[in-house]
Order: sequence, then structure tokens, then C-alpha cells
Amino acid sequence: MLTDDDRALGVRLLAQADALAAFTEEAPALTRTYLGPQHRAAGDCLAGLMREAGMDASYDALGNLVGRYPGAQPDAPVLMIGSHMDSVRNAGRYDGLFGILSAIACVAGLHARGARLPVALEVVAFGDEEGVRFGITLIGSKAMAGAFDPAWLSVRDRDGISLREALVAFGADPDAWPSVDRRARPPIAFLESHIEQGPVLLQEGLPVGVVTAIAGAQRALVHLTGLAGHAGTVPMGSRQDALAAAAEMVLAVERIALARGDVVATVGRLEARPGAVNVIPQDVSFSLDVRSGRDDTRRAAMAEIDAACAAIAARRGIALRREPLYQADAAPCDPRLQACLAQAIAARGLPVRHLPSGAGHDAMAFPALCPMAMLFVRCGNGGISHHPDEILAAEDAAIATRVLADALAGVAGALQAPA
Ligand code: HGY
Ligand code: MN
Ligand code: MN
Repeated sequence: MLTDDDRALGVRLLAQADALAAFTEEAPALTRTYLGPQHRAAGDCLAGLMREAGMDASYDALGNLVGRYPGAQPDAPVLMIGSHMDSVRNAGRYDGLFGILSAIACVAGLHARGARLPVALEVVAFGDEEGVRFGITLIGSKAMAGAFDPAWLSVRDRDGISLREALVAFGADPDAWPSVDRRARPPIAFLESHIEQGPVLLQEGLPVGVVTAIAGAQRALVHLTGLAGHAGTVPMGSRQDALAAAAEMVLAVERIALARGDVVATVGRLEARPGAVNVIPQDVSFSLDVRSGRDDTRRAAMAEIDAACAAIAARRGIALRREPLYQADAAPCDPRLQACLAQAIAARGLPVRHLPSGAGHDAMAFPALCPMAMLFVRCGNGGISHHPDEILAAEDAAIATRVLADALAGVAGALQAPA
């Protein structure tokens, strides 16, 4: 049963998300990419909320914003919570942001009571989870887990700006990236609350759910080179049309994923050059995103896709190069942390639903560093996400935040207990 305070909390969280949605590069659409001017503006707004909640807040060397709320003891171990503040293009306003705002609200509740936990809390707003600007993803969370690749500093965005240059322009320090690595003193756990971005909780009438595992994913760019020519004079039978080849490959990707059932595969971006109406396309690049809850299945599907694309390219006289962008294995959520979340849900008289995450999250970078778990909150509108019609009810935002706050108190004890 929600109290008036709960309702007020939910309304406040949605109002904060609305305010943060104003920091966009493509108004009226919401697009906020890593290290852009809106990243800084939104980060400064979040830093203000962190400070009001009794935290000190600062950016690390890679532009992640970190808020710190000391524990009951000066050397208390760190429990990390948070999510990402970047977005996809034309995004919804709760993807990532809800996880940050709900984490800040948990700390604000402790601060209001002058309470301290046996752990220090660190709230992190990761700067790059989506990978929109540089094609890489999980840059901040991977760096914390010791998986940052300094070669990424040379990767350039579509305007030719390198990650190094973007970090310097942001006021961050690219050469200090090792300082983001937490392996020397890892947090005891990482907890992320996040909208489900799917229909399960909505269909079952549940406000929250406990994530069991995060699907593994592989991303690549496929570059095709054919032969440009005059659209009016080159006979159909002697063309090396890179766009026609790409079209056949895109349908092959869909066919292979459909046939396998436990794989999803998406071509989200396709560029054809020279892009003139009366010229046969010579150069085409398209993105590939392949995911599965099982890593062996995902790898087999990617191999089948590679073979199908190679055969199409050979038959059409097209050169093909696949540029790997990113790979993350499926990440299991720690059973003890799942139990903490389940207990906090049950204590509120709510049914406990465990479910996997088809979407990737910062939490998937953490198993290499510390135990992690995720709390999902129901989205409305059929669960649509990565879309401006993403919906979160104030009541659900409040319930999820209360569950997260209750679970935090239980985590310290749970992790000291034998696994
Ligand atoms: O792509 C994903 O699954 C996440 O939204 N970055
Ligand atoms: Mn997303
Ligand atoms: Mn997200």
C-alpha cells in the first residue's frame, strides 16, 4: 500500500527525469551522447541532486559522475549503485536515468534521517553505456572493472573527433584512465535499478522484478565494397551493387535469428555511398547487434551470419570486411544479491518475479570486479523503450526506489555470509 510520502517520491522522480530530458542535442527529441555538452549539463544537474542528498560529487578521468555517501565507519567498504546518463538517439527519458535518480533518492532518504549504513555508498552516473558516439559501449563500467582498452582513445566519432580529444574537451583526463580501475579496492557489490524495457512485468501486473542474468551481446560493422556505375547504362546482370548485397545480408541476419529462437539480431544502421539517386552504390556499411542468454548460441549464430554474408558477397562480386566493435558475455546476477532484492520485494507484500534481461546494462561489466544484481521496474506502453513513448508510472518508480533502499541495508550482511 503506498503512503503519501511514497506517492510524493514517485512524482518527484518523474519530475527530475523530465528536467534532465531537457539536456538534449536534438530537441525536441532526447539524444544525449557521451562527452557532449549535454552530458556535462545533465551531469552538473545530477551532481546538484547528489550534493542535496548529502554526497560529495565529482567526475572521474573518463567523465563518469560519482557521488559518495560515507558509511558508519571511516573505512567502510563501498557499495556501488547507479546506471548510465547517456542515451540512444530519440530516446525515452527513463532508460539509465531512473537507475541514477532512484539511487540518489535512496541516499537522500538516509541523509534526511541522518542515518549511515555499514557500507559507504557510491552513486555512479556512467557517461557511456549505449555506445552511440564512438560505437564502443560500457566504457565507464568496463574501465572500473579493469577492462578499458587504451586503443579506444584513438577511436573517432562520425565527426572525426577521437575519444581522447572528446575527453580533453570535456575537461576529463584521458591519460588518467587507469585511476578509474577499481580492482585494487573493489566495491562489495554493484546494484542497478533499471526500467525493464520489455513487456513481462506489465503483462503480469507486477511493479518490480529481480533480474537473473543479462544477455551477452556482440556488435560489429560490416563494410561492403562493390563498384559504382551509371544507374542507366550498367546492365543488371553485370553489377556489383553493394546496397543490393547488403539488403540480402540483412534479410539473412533476420532469417538466421528467427530460425534459432533464442537469439536476437538487429541491423540498426546502414550507410550507402556515394548516395546519389543515379549511381549504383559502391560502399555500404551496416551495424550488426547479436544477442543471446547463452554465449555458445550467440557465437554459433554469429558464425552462421558470417558464413551467409560471405557467400552472398562472393556470389555478387562484393568485397566484405567485418569490423568487431564490442563483445560482452552473458552476465549472471549474484544469487545472494538477488535474494536481498527478492526479500525486499516480498517484505512489501509484492509477488517476486525473476526474469532475464535481453537488454545490456552497465551491470554486465561488473562480475569481473564484484557481485552484481539488477532490479527491474515496470514500463508502460507495452514496455516500449529506446523510444520517446517510454513510460514509467510514478507509483512504480516509488515502489522500486523503496525496494532498492530496503535491499541496500540487507546487502552488507548478505555478502559477509558464506556464498
Ligand atoms: O543495447 C542495449 O541493450 C542497451 O540499451 N545499451
Ligand atoms: Mn538503452
Ligand atoms: Mn539502459
